Amino acid sequence: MSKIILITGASSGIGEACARHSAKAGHTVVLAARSADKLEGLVAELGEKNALAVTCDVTDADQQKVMFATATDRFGRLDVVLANAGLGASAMGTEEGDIENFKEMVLVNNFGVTVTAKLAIPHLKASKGHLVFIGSRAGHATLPGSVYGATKWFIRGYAENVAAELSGTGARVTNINPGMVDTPFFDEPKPTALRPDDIARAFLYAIEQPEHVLIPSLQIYPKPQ
Ligand code: NJP
Repeated sequence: MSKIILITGASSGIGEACARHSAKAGHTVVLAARSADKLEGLVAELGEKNALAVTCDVTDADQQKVMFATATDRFGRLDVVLANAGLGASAMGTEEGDIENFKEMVLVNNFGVTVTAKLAIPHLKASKGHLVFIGSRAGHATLPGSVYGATKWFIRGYAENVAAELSGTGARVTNINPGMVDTPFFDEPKPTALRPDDIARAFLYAIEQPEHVLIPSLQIYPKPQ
């Protein structure tokens, strides 16, 4: 069945790939990020009938409210929300790290995700839909001093807590935990890393399962070289 899918961080990398794969599979996508030009380019590629761009900074709760309202005004419901927007560390560790970067990571990777989840829940309860988080392998590892890694430990715990809150409502929660993926998240190419398409296939796999199937989490790592 064709689903209405809202994706945060859809202008680049994993979110962009999830949008392309979703549209190719016949789903309708709402694409959210701050970069309006990139989103509009993607809508032009995917077709205006099945794609909508909404400019949104996920750290601004009011902008997220407008994002959800715009999506449901246009398409009437939401079946899947992918909380994907996120950013990494500008320097390794805590001692060498940058305080403004700590703040931005916590605001985007954590606060923004809680707002996305809160605003998504009523729609997903109504549709018996699916909330998907993008966590990380970094949320399953000890990385010396890593604030980024800690933001993804938060996602690991939060995804389980939200799943418990939604248990019995018919809505499902999945946390997808990638290893390194070659995206603009990094300043330089990562030739031995996963590709965004690898994560998009996992996303489609999770959301296209029959109604009675729950996939709480998925780990997707590059094969060791
Ligand atoms: O990164 P990138 P990825 N408000 O930089 C958006 C996780 N992950 O695809 O606003 C709204 O290509 C930004 O859009 P824009 C990672 O932690 C990655 O690799 O236009 N949107 C862009 O669309 C993150 O959660 C790896 O700048 C905001 C998107 O986020 C997710 O995967 C490994 C925003 C970032 O796209 C996607 O990252 C892993 C804001 N304030 C987990 N700030 C990896 N790449 O290795 C940023 O385990 N965005």
